[in-house]
Amino acid sequence: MTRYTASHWGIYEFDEGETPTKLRPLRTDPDPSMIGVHQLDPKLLESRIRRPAIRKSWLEYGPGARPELRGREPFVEVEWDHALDLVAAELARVTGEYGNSSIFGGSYGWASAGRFHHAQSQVHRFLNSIGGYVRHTGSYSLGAAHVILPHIAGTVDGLSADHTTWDILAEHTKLFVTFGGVPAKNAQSSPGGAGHHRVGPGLKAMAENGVRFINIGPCNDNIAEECNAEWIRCRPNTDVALMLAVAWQIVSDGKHDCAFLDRCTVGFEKFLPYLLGEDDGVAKTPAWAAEITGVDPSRIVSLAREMVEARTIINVAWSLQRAHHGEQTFWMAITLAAMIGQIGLPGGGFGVGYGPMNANGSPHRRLSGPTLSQGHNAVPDYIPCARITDMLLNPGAVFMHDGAARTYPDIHLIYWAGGNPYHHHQDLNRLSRAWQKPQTIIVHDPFWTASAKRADIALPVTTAMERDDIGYATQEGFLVAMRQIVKPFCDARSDYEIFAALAARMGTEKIFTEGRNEQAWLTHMYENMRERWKQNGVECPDFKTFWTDGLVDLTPESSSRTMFEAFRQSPAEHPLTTPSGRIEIFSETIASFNLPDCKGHPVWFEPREWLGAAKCEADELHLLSDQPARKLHSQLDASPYSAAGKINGRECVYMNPADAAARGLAHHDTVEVWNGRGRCLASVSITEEIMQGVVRIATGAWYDPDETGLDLHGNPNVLTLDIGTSSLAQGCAAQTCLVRVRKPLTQVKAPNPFNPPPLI
Ligand SMILES: Nc1nc2c(c(=O)[nH]1)N[C@H]1C(S)=C(S)[C@@H](COP(=O)(O)OP(=O)(O)OC[C@H]3O[C@@H](n4cnc5c(=O)[nH]c(N)nc54)[C@H](O)[C@@H]3O)O[C@H]1N2
Ligand SMILES: Nc1nc2c(c(=O)[nH]1)N[C@H]1C(S)=C(S)[C@@H](COP(=O)(O)OP(=O)(O)OC[C@H]3O[C@@H](n4cnc5c(=O)[nH]c(N)nc54)[C@H](O)[C@@H]3O)O[C@H]1N2
Ligand SMILES: [Mo]
Repeated sequence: MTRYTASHWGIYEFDEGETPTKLRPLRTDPDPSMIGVHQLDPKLLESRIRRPAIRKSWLEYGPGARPELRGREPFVEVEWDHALDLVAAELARVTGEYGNSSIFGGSYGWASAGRFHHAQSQVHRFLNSIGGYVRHTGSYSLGAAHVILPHIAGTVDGLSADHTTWDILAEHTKLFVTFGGVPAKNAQSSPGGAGHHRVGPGLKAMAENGVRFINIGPCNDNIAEECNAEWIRCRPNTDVALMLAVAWQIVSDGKHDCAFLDRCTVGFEKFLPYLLGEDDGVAKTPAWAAEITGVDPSRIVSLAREMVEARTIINVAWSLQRAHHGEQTFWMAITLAAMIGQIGLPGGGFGVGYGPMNANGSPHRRLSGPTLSQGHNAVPDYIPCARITDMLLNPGAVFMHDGAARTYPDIHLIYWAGGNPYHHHQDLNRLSRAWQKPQTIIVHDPFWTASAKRADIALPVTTAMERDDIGYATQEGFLVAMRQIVKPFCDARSDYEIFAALAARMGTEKIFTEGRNEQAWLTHMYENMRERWKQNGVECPDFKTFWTDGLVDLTPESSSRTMFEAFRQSPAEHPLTTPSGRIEIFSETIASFNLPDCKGHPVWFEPREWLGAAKCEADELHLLSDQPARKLHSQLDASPYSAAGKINGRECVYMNPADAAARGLAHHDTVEVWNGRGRCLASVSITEEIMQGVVRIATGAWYDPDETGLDLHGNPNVLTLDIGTSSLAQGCAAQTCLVRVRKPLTQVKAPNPFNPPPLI
């Protein structure tokens, strides 16, 4: 009998009763991801946490003991009851002594698919049941966008759901101009579970219909070959200057769509003096931008003319806003699209992310799936998620966020379930200094990740393969009965079982469990959703039928869509959710914040580190740290599939032949990539697909520092810059980073990232 499971990479099938179980892609998926096929690989078991484990000094001397030894001393394995007693007592002590605002429970991370065993929902629900915790807002993905977009065009979720569908692009678009490609490697995933993979087929259909593609940026291997894209090499973090120059040229040609600007936007007249240089004396001409971006000024002129003449859509990868002043890239892209005046027309306008995830451009309806209620958080404090190190190092300090001044709380306990800060955060050496501040750090994870190794208490959790759940992601088109495939590994328990046992010790069991076990929760969440969907005209089978059949296909609910179509037809009747109801080229709200690094309209700001900086020396290179093709962040890095993408067991650093030659480096050489923040080893991969002056290391290699702090495995986050995008959004700015590359100074050691820590 065919059964199913859902993962971030897609839906997979297996045969019930077959041993060992083999996963295969959903048979109707036109372009399945191979990542998820490897979820059951035995190699992964080597780095599983077997039993609850307590850091030796913490167990012997109590909370706060020798925090500098986190990650450097053995763990003592204990029985569950012992571990749970310790955790419950410590939570009671910390909340009693310092209050709940001393617990950081933001717990950022992707965890795994499945609506009930969603680690973040579980940890938040549990911490709320005991009085609350300091939360985080936004995401690493879209830190700048989450704050700027609602001011200028709409919420991230609303805009994502409204993206023009691929079929409309294939039919109507003539010119697709993308900043940062449309990387099919990224569209393998969707948080909560991709359904049918449609980015590859979507691009193919466009190419077959004769759409012309222009790819602007430092890399050229981020768009399918069949698109035959023209590559315009542009220095990293300078896209805004290029967009401004295109806009200047359009105005100078008298081709901006005044009627559209009048009807559907506000503030163009306040932006125009900046564009023309009337307020700062610098006209944003193609010659001006050429100096900054490295793009030939005559190509900027012709690009501007091509864009106004054809049905054109402008697309921006999310990475462009994961950089210093990342707010400006989305703002300027939307401003440029507004000036061209095709927003709301089929195949025209803009996309803030065709490529980053599978869902954008999906024809499926936006329906909220089964959810586990998180309860009420009594603690008002929060941080923008990427400001964790700042918070730990500066309790009581004031920071700005979306126009308001806030204070960093004083954190004594960190609780993390479903994320890996030693994967995702920037400047890991700085994080390591901050990580010594709390008295206690508790991590739930199936694996001995770098974060679990740096905890005081590491609790072993089941994987999605080891439990029953419901798979659903909005606009992915399927509800999936996720059947348990294998029994829990060693002593692993689900996050739910762990929190239920803790709640029992802390007297909040009734609030946390509401008297339900796993099956009761699945039924409850499903039936609750079924009732809501029914009211929206969507019929689903009852839970029992769903559980037996395995899949509900929501394709009949899907339809084609053009972003902002109704708004364009009648901005008064269908206003946007911005303060003015229109696209805000000038935002009175943002201007009223009086920020030095985010003004009332899009502006080119120099990033802290970039190739054009006065301080940038000849041997410095711009480091991009993009998403890995063969895994999701740090997940499944130990699988043979991920290993096959490495050279000599290390992540690759992609480099232009001229840069390699200048350093005497050959293909597959081991090198040290370094700057004032950190050092890592990587294997050189020489390619013409990356422009001179730029190198790239994908994220996700498990952090593996030696005693001198040199990461042996190729983790770019030892190098990246840990500053906010600006005082508006305080997002992650990982793509703003200069490095140097040299031959290793000492004999290189083999990485050993997947070994568990010493256990007693
Ligand atoms: N330099 C640089 N850094 C970046 C980025 C970049 O572009 N450049 N990108 C950033 C972005 S966009 C993101 S989203 C982040 C991603 O960062 P994370 O989301 O933190 O990375 P993951 O590796 O997905 O971590 C998920 C963890 O959850 C664990 N897990 C899986 N299932 C369960 C479960 O059921 N329960 C529990 N308790 N744990 C589970 C996994 O084993 C894994 O350790 O990285 C960010 N970091
Ligand atoms: N396989 C896989 N897929 C994933 C993920 C994963 O870990 N693995 N992570 C998922 C997550 S959480 C997210 S948020 C999305 C992220 O999606 P994105 O942020 O869009 O992805 P990236 O791969 O970081 O960057 C996309 C491209 O932007 C280019 N780029 C970088 N900086 C610049 C710049 O300054 N200018 C220009 N023009 N181009 C630039 C890079 O060359 C890269 O090819 O991906 C998702 N998809
Ligand atoms: Mo992300």
